[in-house]
Amino acid sequence: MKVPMATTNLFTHPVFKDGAFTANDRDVRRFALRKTVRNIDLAVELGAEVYVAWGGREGAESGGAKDVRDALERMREAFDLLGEYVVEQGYDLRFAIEPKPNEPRGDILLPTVGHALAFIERLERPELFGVNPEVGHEQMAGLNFAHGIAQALWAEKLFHIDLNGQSGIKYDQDLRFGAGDLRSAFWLVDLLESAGWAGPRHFDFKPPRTEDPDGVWASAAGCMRNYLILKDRAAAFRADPEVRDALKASRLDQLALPTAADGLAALLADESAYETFDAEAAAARGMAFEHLDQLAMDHLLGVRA
Ligand SMILES: [Mn+2]
Repeated sequence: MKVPMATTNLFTHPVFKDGAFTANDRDVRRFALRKTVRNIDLAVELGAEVYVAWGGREGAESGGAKDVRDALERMREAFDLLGEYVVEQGYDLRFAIEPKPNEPRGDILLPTVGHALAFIERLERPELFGVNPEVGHEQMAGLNFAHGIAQALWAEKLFHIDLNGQSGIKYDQDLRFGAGDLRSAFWLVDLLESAGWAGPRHFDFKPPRTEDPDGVWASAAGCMRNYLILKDRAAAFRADPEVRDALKASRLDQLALPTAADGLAALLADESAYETFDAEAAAARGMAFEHLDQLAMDHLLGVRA
């Protein structure tokens, strides 16, 4: 047994009805910080290395009710104080901010991975802060989850991940991983595995109320089973010689090359880059993405070995 992550509930008690770190009431904000500090001590005692912060009540239902610039300043203040506390105590603990666009608030602050990544760069100790993206939360905003994860990896900010399932833009479904958007789940697993991401494959899902205890265990097992199946399928996709040819036909190898390794002056002096460049011919080149994507579908559907 290991405790990889801990968090604070700053959303259930009615005292947090208008938020915790960004509540309009200053005394509520101070209470929220003290509660979090107390829980951080507990998290470290239990061996947690990541502290997740989901600001479920940080938001508003109406425009005049929240000065969002002030609220973001209070959020920054809160995370700077928590970062200061962790450093002062000598704790080996990093924070992972969990974005969500709405529910339970009409609109929540730091609604997407991108918002959170931009916010982190304004903090006093950005190195202590990353993101904990959740599949369903990004999909509730209609976003491509794998793209969000790719940007978090690129920014070296993927500190934790919440895997689950969601069917489109609607209430937070928290389905088991693999349910909902299966194609998105395939590309997510392909990304995490090919990136060699070292963090835990953490499932934040809810077995439906229809299930008895056996069904709850079946739901949990299904999350793990689906991840492992997709990991297997993604590996087969990447190892397939026809896929490698298709990737080359789609010029993924070119994307991996710098655009102007020869420098700005050489780019400006290169007549083939502009003056004699045949834009019509380049426009006529097909990208061959459909063949590549169908190969992925074939692997996902299990009809290619
Ligand atoms: Mn979550």
